[in-house]
Amino acid sequence: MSIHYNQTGYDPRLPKKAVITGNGLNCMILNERDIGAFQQTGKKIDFDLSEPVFDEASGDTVRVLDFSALSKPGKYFIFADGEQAVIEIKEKPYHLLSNALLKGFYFQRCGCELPEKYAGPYRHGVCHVGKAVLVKNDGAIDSGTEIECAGGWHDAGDYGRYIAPAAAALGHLLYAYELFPEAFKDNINIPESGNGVPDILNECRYELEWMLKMQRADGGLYHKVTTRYFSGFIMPEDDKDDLYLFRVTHCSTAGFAASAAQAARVYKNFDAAFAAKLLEAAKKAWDWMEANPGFEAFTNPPEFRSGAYGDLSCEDELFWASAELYSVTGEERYLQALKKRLDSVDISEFGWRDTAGFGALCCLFVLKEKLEENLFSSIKERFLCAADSFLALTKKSGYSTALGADGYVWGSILPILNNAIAMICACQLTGDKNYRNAAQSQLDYLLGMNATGYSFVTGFGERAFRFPHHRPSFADGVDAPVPGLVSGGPNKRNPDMVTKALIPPDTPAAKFYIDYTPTASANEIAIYWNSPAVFVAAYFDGMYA
Ligand code: 9MR
Ligand code: ZN
Repeated sequence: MSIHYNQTGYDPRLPKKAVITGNGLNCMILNERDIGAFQQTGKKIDFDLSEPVFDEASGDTVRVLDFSALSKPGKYFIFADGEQAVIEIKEKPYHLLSNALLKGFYFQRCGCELPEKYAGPYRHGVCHVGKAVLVKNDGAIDSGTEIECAGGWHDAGDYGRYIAPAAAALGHLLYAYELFPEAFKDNINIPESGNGVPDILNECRYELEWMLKMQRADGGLYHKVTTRYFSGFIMPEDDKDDLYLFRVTHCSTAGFAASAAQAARVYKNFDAAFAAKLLEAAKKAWDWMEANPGFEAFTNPPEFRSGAYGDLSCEDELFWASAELYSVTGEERYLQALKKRLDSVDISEFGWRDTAGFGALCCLFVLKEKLEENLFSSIKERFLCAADSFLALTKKSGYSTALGADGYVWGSILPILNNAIAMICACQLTGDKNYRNAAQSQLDYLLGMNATGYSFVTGFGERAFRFPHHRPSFADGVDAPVPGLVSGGPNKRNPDMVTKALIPPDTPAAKFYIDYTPTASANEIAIYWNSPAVFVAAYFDGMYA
């Protein structure tokens, strides 16, 4: 396999690239209809094949095939080194993708049945509706604290539900909606479809309602609700182990304050009562943070082994929350809090751990002129400076991937899509298409233009990955995995036991991947990997709407 390309398709108006790992011998692009004409006239389609460049992350020497000049929709064959690939140029190539990535969240719903009507063969029964009892730091059970907290999305390939990842996923989705509302007009066949509210907001509300249940009366948010250990590879309704609630944490409380405040702004036009409830909850969470300054990072109590999400600082969540709360209330205290933290946070990060980028989006696209000019322009300048560094990474990489060779961590798709988001926003701020084109290369990466040659979205692409570390996909008896889910991708930094046993240690970082269900460290799916993909796909889908 030497031709690495976007397996979902290319937009006629956008740049088009593929990466060739062979020598590029007899390289040619032909339209399937031109075969006869080619024999008679020898007429070929123009393209540009670069000189070989060494790509550090993959160890590959690659040539970039640029066929941007080609804009006529159709199927084309790329030939190189005696191999071939079929690519497609078509209108709105990311439309189905964007909808499927969003529908992926419906498939993660917990606490309800997914009937065939909406889930097709991926249906499942009611799951995880029992009450959850609090575990103390030392692992002892506090039987006096037991709550009903059904609902929300399963976090990933496991059935845990965690607040910090939920806040990040909502940040990506709600900003995607706020910035590109025209991309979210379709019904995606979920129970709420057709109720007059865009389905992206219907789906996000399912998570928000659960988060509200995770808030304690004093405003603090429980960190997560999970079983003691990760379950076996069984359907969610068969996971009957007891549910536990874990102590209130600062990062969860501040992350929730941010999400709930942003949601209050977004839902105001659809359901004023729900928006008011969200705002009140957000303020309460903020007040809890102010009343409880002593930070202590979360670690699992002994003998409890679900995901830790042990963030070491919540200054970034507080920065994000202050921006959202200021935008909704206009209260001076939030503006002061925003200014206080601005210099110490990384405003180009959109992850479960580092969230200040969402605060920057609030400043740059929502607050805008509500901020003093100096303040706005300094945020903009810093944000663009970060976007420039992502642009530089993209240029340096043979595959045009916005990630350094040392960046292939657990869930490497997150920094890659994160940087695409930053570049998309930089293009929105400046009109400079270089940012947009570099962001497009990250979407190309997701869809197959990467060193592994896999498309990292289930159901999308000729070589889409098929064996996600995802319990329902394994246990449902359906051959194909649940569609529209995003793999974490290559991870050389901390491989699990299985991956270590199967992949030779000197394998380059960008190839430290295997499409095999047991490999949690490289082939799991997660809500906060789907959500940045929704953002990026929706942007490219909505651009010409
Ligand atoms: O996404 C998380 C990644 O950044 C961490 O390195 C990794 C190991 O701690 O955990 C990832 O999150 C997992 C979580 O702990 C449990 N649910 C599945 C998540 C995705 O693999
Ligand atoms: Zn469940």
